[in-house]
Amino acid sequence: MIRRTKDYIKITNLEIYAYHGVLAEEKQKGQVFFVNLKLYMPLRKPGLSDALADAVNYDEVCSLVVDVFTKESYDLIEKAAEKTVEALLNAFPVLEAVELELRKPDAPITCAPEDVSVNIYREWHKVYLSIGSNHENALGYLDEACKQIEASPYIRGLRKSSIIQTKPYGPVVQPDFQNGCVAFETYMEPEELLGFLNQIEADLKRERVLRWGPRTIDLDILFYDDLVYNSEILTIPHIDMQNRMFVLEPLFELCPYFRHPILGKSVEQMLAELRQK
Ligand code: A4P
Ligand code: MG
Repeated sequence: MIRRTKDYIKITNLEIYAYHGVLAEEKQKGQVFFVNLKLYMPLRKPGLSDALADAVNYDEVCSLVVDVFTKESYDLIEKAAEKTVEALLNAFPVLEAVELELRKPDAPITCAPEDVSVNIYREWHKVYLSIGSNHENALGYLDEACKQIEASPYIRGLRKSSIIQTKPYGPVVQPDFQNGCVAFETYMEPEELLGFLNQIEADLKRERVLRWGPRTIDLDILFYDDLVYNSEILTIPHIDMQNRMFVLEPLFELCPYFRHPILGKSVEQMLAELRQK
């Protein structure tokens, strides 16, 4: 099970004069905004050590928020909020999640409510992928895919398993595969992540001609935290991972004790059971 901290630092009503809004007047004259933040991080360690190095510096947090908030002007406060949270998560690795409320009390609205605000919550999610290729330049494609994943500003801490050569699984006669797994953290949403991975596959010119057929690159989502998710385009955990040696062997290197949220078995157990079949 994924365990998240309940500790947070709260910053209330940081006042910033900025130029966000759809109307030309809002972009020219500007107006006052208020930012409320909850910075989720474990506070036990700084609570014991009394060391600033174990905490976040509120002054730096506030300066960064003001910086991001005033550097550009956006039509939507949703966009300004998103950019601010992204900057915080990327700048302070100790943060597990950030909740932000952005208030725009003087928004030009005919019925004049007291206040308008957007509220967003973003957290780092732990993701495991299976990566495979049976193109003649398989290792080159796997390497390029990893580089593109790592280059995303929405991803951190990429770890890679060894790459192993495997016999084709499934009914199609085709060359051997090179397979591996990668782990990282992201604040992308599941289908957003799938779209990002599909884009990498498209960039690497994968041709989807034959199901289970030869491919330059295949990027499958195995786990996304302990989420169980089903939609028309995405199933998490990966529906067939427990039957695939080419998935479990490299995954074992990255997270032997991680438990499949439906089967309730660790990667180590699933691998041991598959080896006995
Ligand atoms: N999709 C649903 N869930 C997921 C998920 N968790 N991760 C959808 C990624 N995609 C997911 O996949 C078809 C659609 O599945 C996607 O558009 C997405 O919306 P695809 O990658 O486009 O097509 P495919 O890979 O040809 O089909 P499929 O059924 O996904 O095949 P697999 O399961 O990926 O298997 N043998 C060895 N040794 N090594 C291999 O890597 N790979 C395959 C392909 C067969 N045999 C193999 C290997
Ligand atoms: Mg696939």
